[in-house]
Amino acid sequence: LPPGQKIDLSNCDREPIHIPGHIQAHGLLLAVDRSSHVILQASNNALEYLGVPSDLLLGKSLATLLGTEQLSLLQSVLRSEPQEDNPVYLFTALVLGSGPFHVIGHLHDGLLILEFEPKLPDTPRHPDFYELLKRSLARFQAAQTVREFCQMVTEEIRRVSGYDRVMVYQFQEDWSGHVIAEDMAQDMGLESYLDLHYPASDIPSQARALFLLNTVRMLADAQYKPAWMIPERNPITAKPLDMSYTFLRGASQMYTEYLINMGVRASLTLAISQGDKLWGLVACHHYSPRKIPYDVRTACEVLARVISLQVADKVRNEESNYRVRMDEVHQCLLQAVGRDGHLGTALIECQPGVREFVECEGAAVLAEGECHLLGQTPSEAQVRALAAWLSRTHEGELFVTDRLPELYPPAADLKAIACGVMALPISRAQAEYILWFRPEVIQTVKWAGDPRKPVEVGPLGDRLTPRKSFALWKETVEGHSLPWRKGEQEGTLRLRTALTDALYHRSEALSRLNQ
Ligand code: BLA
Repeated sequence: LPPGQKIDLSNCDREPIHIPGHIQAHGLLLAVDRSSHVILQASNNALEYLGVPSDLLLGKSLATLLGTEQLSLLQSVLRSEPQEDNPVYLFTALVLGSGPFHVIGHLHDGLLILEFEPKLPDTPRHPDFYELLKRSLARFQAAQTVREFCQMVTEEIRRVSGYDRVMVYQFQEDWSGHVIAEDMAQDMGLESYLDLHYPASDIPSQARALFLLNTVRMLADAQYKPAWMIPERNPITAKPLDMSYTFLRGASQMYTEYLINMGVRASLTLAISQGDKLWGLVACHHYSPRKIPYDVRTACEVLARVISLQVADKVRNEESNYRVRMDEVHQCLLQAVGRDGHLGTALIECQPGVREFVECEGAAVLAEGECHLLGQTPSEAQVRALAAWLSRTHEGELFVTDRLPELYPPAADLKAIACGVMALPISRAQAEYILWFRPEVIQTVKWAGDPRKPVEVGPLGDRLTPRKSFALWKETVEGHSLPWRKGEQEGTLRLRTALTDALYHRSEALSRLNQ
């Protein structure tokens, strides 16, 4: 950002969160010259972990800290890991007689970056992760739908990680988020966030980009005291340390304050991606500080990668099931039209039929003077008026909108039923149509509903809770239904072509009979 400009709620997509200048306090970080092994930068909490002030470490060789034996072990691990950036677990080590620490390292930008995480005492009931993973994977395979799958994901991740609440956020086309699954502790009186929506700005683009590089992100305590890097800039390159691949990277205040406002103290976030696109996140919350040891994070990372592979599979499965159902209705409708002399009757007698053809709350068939209503629809008079308007004003093979009232003012009062409409003309001249209706849904979100929201936080967990901001948003956003997806429109066009062909052949046959 230009000098003097500060990060606030209006520009937080520009916060350079990969170079925060500090780390979280639950470990120690050193940036080391990768060839000379001279320590160039250190987090300023070495006194706490090693009993030595951080500035005394600067300019020293890593050998002073690790001893020559551990240093050569480190070198051999790094030699066998030719890939840059990829953090590797190196070993458990004593450093200057303190520890033991888990040592995690990676090469980036000419530097060897080392993170030292105090090894937690073994928990008395050490879980067998192979057993945990085995069970999780077996369950995942059985899931049929994306939702069912994500529900299992929340349950399995909670079992493995032990967080109070686990959610799956799915990103929408506009990068807003939707909580599609949730599992939480039952005895804490937590309110559910299931099915709430959040704006794209809640997880800005640079934060989403980092999740593609680093799939597991732990915030051990939202109220941590930052450990600043000294010196602030690399003495050779004069650049701040790029922490994209570190696990201790300091967090943005925008995020820590959000958590504090929800009453949350710690989080763990796992990326779900489809190829090189972020599909969603597994977001875990804990209501007291929480850190999980390296091996549990690794188990979660393995699970996140499996989830990423499987979610693509479930999405494809769901899409193909949808298409199969559309085809089934398509065939049924065609056969009925071939059989039945009366078009309107033919179109509504199939099961599954017009109403089941696409996801909708209601449908209508207007043919040969009759009007059939299926599910939640406007009244017959309103449907007839809409069809008359369509036949007057809209040419083309298909009419599709997710905001009818904007185009057709008489629908202003119909938002709860017919905010979205897809209309397939059978005969435009006769105002014969098949129509599908969708109610208005929430599509765009502004967190807390008010961009001028002060950065000062309210009382813990009350005023700025996600549900309250969602409720505020819900009042202020209106006018869209769910969009008619490309596959739905294509399937409907195929149906139109087939129906008009069938009707043409039928009328040909009829006129031959009458001759
Ligand atoms: C990060 N914001 C995030 C993340 C989540 C959310 C899941 C990623 C978590 C992580 O880095 O571990 C949002 N979390 C939520 C929401 C809920 C939740 C919506 O639990 C609801 C239940 N965030 C804002 C606003 C800004 C913002 C208004 O809400 C900026 C104006 C910024 N969010 C922001 C930034 C990050 C973030 C910068 C990255 C944090 C980091 O990696 O340091």
